[in-house]
Amino acid sequence: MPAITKTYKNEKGMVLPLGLMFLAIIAILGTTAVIVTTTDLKIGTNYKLSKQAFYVAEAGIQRAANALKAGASNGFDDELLGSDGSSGTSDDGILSFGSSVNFGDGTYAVQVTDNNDDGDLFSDLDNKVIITSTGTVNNASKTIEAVYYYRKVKVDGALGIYGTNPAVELSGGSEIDGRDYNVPPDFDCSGAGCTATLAGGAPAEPGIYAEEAITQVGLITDETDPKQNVFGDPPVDEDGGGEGSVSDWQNFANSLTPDLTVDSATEGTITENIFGNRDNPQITMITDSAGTGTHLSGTIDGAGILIVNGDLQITGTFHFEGLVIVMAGGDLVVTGTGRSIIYGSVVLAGSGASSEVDYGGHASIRYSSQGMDSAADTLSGLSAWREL
Ligand SMILES: [Ca+2]
Ligand SMILES: [Ca+2]
Ligand SMILES: [Ca+2]
Repeated sequence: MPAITKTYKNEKGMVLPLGLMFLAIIAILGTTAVIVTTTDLKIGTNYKLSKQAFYVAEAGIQRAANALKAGASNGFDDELLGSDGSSGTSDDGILSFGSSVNFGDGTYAVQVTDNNDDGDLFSDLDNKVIITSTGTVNNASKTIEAVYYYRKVKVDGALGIYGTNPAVELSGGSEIDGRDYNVPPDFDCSGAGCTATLAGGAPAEPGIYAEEAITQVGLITDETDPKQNVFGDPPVDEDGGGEGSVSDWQNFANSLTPDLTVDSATEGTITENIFGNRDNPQITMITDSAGTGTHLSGTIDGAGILIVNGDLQITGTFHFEGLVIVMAGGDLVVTGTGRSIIYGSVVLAGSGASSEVDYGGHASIRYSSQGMDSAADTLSGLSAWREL
């Protein structure tokens, strides 16, 4: 039997369809690749733009926070009403920098609204408002919302004594002054450079406020005839009935979250600049586990809020802008020739114990609304961010 031999007469023709199929597949793949790449590029560009838009919106939030901080001292009603002072108009909640601002490759539009604390959207009772900022870059836009809060500390005078049997002794060139002082031009001042001018036209606070009659010693002899080293309106107010009480001040101090805590057992004498500065005021808490009080010595600057448990003794040159609260019946004693000046207010919040202030040398307590702004700065800021 002859071997069966399969023969194909013409195999050459198969090359053409195979090649065509192959080309078709390549073409499809190529087209797909182009489509995928283009889509990727589009996604990439959109992603980049929306990210940029987010950052532009964020810049608007920061700009608004700065404007609100600058305008916080008279509350936020004026910001909610806009420059025309009327509600229900197009400038409502538009800040001084306008409704739309060019920034980077885009623009941000910012509006401030109330958090509706009292049913009236044009009256802010809780010092809290909402900033809404929309950043737009080309066709991409992002909207961010944040809460701005501002808390001001109200005091009853340059020096407020809320303990029992308050005693004040002033000697030498020391002063307690309730008139409103500017802070020194230079925060890093020393000696006479730390003296400052009176804020023009600003109303005065009482120099010394006390809930009870002060045991008057030193240069103070009579409430109706205070000596030359106490100033204010009135220089001395012993009638009580002020904004705060011992428990108010203690609760307030205890409610704060300190940025820094130091203890008398390890830091009985503080000689370093650890109390913040005008650009970055802070809340500093000094605890007194040693029961010895705290001693400040050397040249120290600080700003914000200083809470001192137990006694506070100052012998160096202490320049502070803000609020000093001496707790737990502590005494405040300044001795030596250093020119220690507190711009803001000092509160003695002793519970059931007598509180004494003993100021000598050239030391002074000067009420300063600018100094109190540093205290307020530690209680203000942005919170509750969210992307809409
Ligand atoms: Ca305002
Ligand atoms: Ca308006
Ligand atoms: Ca509010």
